[in-house]
Amino acid sequence: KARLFSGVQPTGVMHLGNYLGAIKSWVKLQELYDTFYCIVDMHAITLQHEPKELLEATRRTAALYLACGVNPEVSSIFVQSHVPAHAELAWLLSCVTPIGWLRRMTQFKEKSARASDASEVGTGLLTYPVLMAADILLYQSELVPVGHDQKAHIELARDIAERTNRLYGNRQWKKLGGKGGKLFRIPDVFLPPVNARVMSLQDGTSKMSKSAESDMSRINLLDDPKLVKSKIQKAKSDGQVGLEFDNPDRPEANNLLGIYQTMSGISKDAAQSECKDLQWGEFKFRLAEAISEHLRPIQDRYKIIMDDRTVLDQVLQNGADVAAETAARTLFNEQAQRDAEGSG
Ligand code: AQP
Repeated sequence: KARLFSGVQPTGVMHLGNYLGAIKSWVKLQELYDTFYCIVDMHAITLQHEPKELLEATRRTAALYLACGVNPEVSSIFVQSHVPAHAELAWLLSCVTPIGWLRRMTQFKEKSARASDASEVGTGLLTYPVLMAADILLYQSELVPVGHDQKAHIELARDIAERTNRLYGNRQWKKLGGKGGKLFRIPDVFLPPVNARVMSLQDGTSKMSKSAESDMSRINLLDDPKLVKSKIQKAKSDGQVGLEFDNPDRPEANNLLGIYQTMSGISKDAAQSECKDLQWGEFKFRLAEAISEHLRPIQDRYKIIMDDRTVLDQVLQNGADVAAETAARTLFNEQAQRDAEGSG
């Protein structure tokens, strides 16, 4: 089976954007690929954080993966910092990545601009996409399922892989007596067909995000029905009657209707015809119900998983063992050596 890698940062609680943009695809793709799903804690320290909270958030995130349907029997679920190869490959790749490629990344520009004091911006914020490239390339991943906001970072990982192959692939292989070849497989991005970009409840033009200041801007996967109802009731709407997709003048309608479609498990056409004449009040009532209905089994499973922490520990230990073994094959180029020796 071809391999696949993806991850979520353990900051805050996962929200509907993470779930619809990434985790739902993960659950489907685990049947088709050899899947590595990571809690990327080393990415979460690029901004200021509370170490104790980071540990808790790491467990919460892992438990939510399981509760959402990621199956540890078929997927390797692990914490990034438990597999040192990620940091090791990141250093090697940073030596071949031109600094201009990193400075151009929108996320770096936005996050560094947000810092109150520019001299406080850590180097990690700039080199974060190199660590992300290492995460992906270590597993020779063919596919990386992410939300739209990560597309540019996957494209950068492809560029870094191609440059490293060009600079060192052939030379390294020839030295080993091989016929020449690649060090890294070039990964492709996988975006979900709907909800690749879930927007804030308060502004249909900005992304739903864990780091946004107001909790009212997002639905967290652990929000209870009362909270979901109040967040949806207060969500930004427009003055028009009826919901519709794809009208650039109505970003909130498009966003909330897309969420409604997936949460109720219906087609785009069905969502459109059901909601085209609804008043916002009635639509919001149905939307809040659909979200809570969808989240209830996830929340029930989450409670059970968090109650017996030894199971989660074991899952993360097993995941890290498999990941470390797979990563070592890339880092120490064992496959290349085997090929060069004519034994593999
Ligand atoms: N709004 C979103 N819509 C669709 N997909 C999304 N993802 C995140 N937000 C959305 C996808 O979720 C995965 C994990 O992303 P992350 O850990 O970077 O989550 P975040 O909510 O983006 O976290 P932060 O802390 O708020 O980060 P920033 O400030 O960078 O946005 C990824 O696959 C992502 O695409």
